[in-house]
Amino acid sequence: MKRRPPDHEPHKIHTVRLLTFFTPEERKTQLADAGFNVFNLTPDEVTFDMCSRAVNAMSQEQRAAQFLGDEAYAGARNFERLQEVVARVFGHSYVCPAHNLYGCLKLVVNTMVPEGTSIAANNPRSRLDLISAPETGIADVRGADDEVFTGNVDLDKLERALESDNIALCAVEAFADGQHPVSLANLSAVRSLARRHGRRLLVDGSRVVENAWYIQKHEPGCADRPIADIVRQIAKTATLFMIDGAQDPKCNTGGIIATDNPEDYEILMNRVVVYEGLHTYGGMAGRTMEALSHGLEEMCDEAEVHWVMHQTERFTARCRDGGVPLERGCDGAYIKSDEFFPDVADNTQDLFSAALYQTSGVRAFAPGRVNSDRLVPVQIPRLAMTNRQLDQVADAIIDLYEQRGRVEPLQSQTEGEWRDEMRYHGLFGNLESFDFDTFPYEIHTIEEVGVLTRDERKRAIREAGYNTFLLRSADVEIDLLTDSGTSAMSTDQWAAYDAAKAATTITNAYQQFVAALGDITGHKHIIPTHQGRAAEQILSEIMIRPGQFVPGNMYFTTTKLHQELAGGVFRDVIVDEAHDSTSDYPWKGNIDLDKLEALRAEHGADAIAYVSFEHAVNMAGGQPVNMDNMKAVYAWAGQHGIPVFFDATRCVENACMIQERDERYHDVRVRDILREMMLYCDGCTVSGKKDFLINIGGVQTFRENDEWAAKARRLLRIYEGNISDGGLATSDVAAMALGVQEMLNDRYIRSRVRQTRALGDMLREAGVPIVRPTGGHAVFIDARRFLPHIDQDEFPAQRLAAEIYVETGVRAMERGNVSKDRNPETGENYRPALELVRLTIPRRVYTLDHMRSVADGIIRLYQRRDRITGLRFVYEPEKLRFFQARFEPVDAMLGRHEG
Ligand code: P71
Repeated sequence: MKRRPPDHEPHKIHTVRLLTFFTPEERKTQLADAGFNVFNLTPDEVTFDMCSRAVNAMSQEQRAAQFLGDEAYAGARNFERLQEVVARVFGHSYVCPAHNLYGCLKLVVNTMVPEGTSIAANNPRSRLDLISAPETGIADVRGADDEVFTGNVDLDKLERALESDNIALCAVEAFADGQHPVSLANLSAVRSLARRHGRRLLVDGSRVVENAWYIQKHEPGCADRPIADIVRQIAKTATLFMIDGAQDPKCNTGGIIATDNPEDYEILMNRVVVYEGLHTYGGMAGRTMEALSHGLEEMCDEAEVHWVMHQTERFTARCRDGGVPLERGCDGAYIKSDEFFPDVADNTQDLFSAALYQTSGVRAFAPGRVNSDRLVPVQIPRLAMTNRQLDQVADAIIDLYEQRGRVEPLQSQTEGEWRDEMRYHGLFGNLESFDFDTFPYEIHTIEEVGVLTRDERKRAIREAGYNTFLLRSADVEIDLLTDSGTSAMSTDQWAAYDAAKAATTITNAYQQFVAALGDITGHKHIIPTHQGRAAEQILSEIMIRPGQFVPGNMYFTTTKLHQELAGGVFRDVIVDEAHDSTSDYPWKGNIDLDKLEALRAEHGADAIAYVSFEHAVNMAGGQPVNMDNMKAVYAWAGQHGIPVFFDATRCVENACMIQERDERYHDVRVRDILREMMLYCDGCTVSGKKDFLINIGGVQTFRENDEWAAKARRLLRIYEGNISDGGLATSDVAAMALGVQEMLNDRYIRSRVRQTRALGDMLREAGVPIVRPTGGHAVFIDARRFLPHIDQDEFPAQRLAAEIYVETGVRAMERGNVSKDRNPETGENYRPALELVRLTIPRRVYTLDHMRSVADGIIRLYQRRDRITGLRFVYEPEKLRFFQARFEPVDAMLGRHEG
């Protein structure tokens, strides 16, 4: 089978861990304090930590498993599960747990390598050497013949060793030293030989998955075999198979030895209590066994394996293309530090590490003994980084390589055997820094997505009545339905979530939220609500007298609904450009002051309840309002005694677009821009589910008016919950208190807005008609121009959203004739000027590769657009019909299923 490299992650991001970036001066100080040994830097002092052990992103299920520890001393349920999984994944009936791989090795050496014997190994630097008694020798039996399977054992050498030396054990590492894979054929030949000589074959499968991928790719006859199959065969070939829990199974520690041999198991079981713990936990917490079990099964997932290996290949190729001397490892690029610094005699590994940190904040550390090796592994933490981040780490290395002549050698200050003991005197060479321009977070937890075939998607959309709201999330591969409540929380938010103590009184979480948002906005009253529409309802009820007008910059469904329920009459006062999808005007969210003044002139100031002023206007395409417009509207309103309320749901995106588009603000931090924006209103409603980086929550603020605040709190008590939570869980308030701080990180918000724009640019460059300019949270496709042959009453945007799903597995949202509804007087559809499909980007969830793949799919669809037909209703609800409506294609009667 010929496989294409995967074009995006086969998962989405569930939780992120925030990264810190340092100035060159900060890095120098930190490096000097660390004695020029990057080992001494804490993770907080490092931007990207290029290491693959125990730092992998876990699945959501694995994280959950860590909370399912049966912390019993004996016979834990977690161990029973581990046994079942080992039997399934490796085909071995017995499992002996250990605290980690060292524990496994020690057990085997202590029980199966008698004094005076030696071990035949395909890795002469095997840790077995260190663990064994001093007189135990390692017979290096690695061959040198095979170009791909460089870890293969030379069978003649092994045979000679078995015949003449006193070999106790044959030890094969799948991927010896991280660089040398073995073939299935070689492994089974080794097993036969060992058996013939009555010896055991011990396989270290800590990198068994990477090795299996090599076999699938290169070993004759294996191309069509699933990774899981190959892994199982490798494990079954071994008499004893062990694995480091913190490698392929993505656990944070743990190890196991699996075997099918009852006598060996008995030996291990009786000795494990001496060094590790009882045979049913072996030095692992119950929760570790549980997470390990999940990891063992997940590590064989075909799509994940191919993604991980694609990243390694890509990263190594980029470094190599940049001229960097390296060996390709199973998990990254292993830099040949001696060739990197050909004029330097000593400590080239630590020199490379120190210089790379100095220029970029990237850490790559070579553990081991002083002067025992020359390679520095730059390993990729599994699933934790994006391709774009990895590209930039590669570029940082290439950058350093280009200025290697300016790197000053290190002088040892200490004598030590191990590299982690070393301290150096160094001089900072005059090196150029490498600046990262990536997401400022790493992936901490991933979430599974739905993967269906095209035929399955066709069936799913038909069953959903061609309405993307009615699709199951499990059937969606990339979910761009909304950016509402879909953000990935950070580890800090999760920690606060877990720690928050609930109460029906004032809580710490509430105080933190009020302090944080009060500081950011300068508003006196901060009132949490369960989400945006709750704030909208309360504000409308307080501020609107029946019959009053509420002018706003384009409507939003829930906002307008609550204004109307309170007896108000919505009036659209947005600038005309907002209704023209082809206009490039940069401030399409602005209010047209003439329209506002005309409304006042006709009806008087008293007839206007307040100005409803939305940031980064959703329905217009996420279009920003500029600072002058906010100022002018507020000044105008002040003259007439009319309050102004922001819908600040996407206020940070708006602030970011001000920073980008208004040169006066290029050098102003987003936080300060937002602070100024917040001067030009009397309060805000906010759906916190967007910019506030939380899954649920909202807020109502008042800048200073105590009376309005008292009224709002009264309604909050009646409709929503406590004044300290608005009906939210205390934990969600705590998460929101952090979200409002994280949202103001300039690197974060810029990467967010740029990611959206990147998707827009890819589509536009291919000629796909989209609303211009691209806004902050979404790309809007103009369905009338995409499908000009479909009449608006056959719902081109609705059909386009359905076709995008069938073509790509991407879920989008119709924002056109279906959403706008019918005119109650005429019964006709409104046929709005903007007939759009919204591709909404959740925050911190998808990568640039996801975006590229979305664009590619839509471009493919665009190329066959003339074969797409319209829809007609088969079920039309009376209110907010877009949520539940069902359709069929207009040509369904002909029995033709196009697309
Ligand atoms: C969006 C949403 C969520 C949504 C709401 C209604 C229909 C379909 C999807 C919600 C907003 C919003 C603005 C500007 C208030 C709300 C309501 N947007 N203002 O875009 O965009 O907030 O959902 O927290 O109640 O998908 P709420």
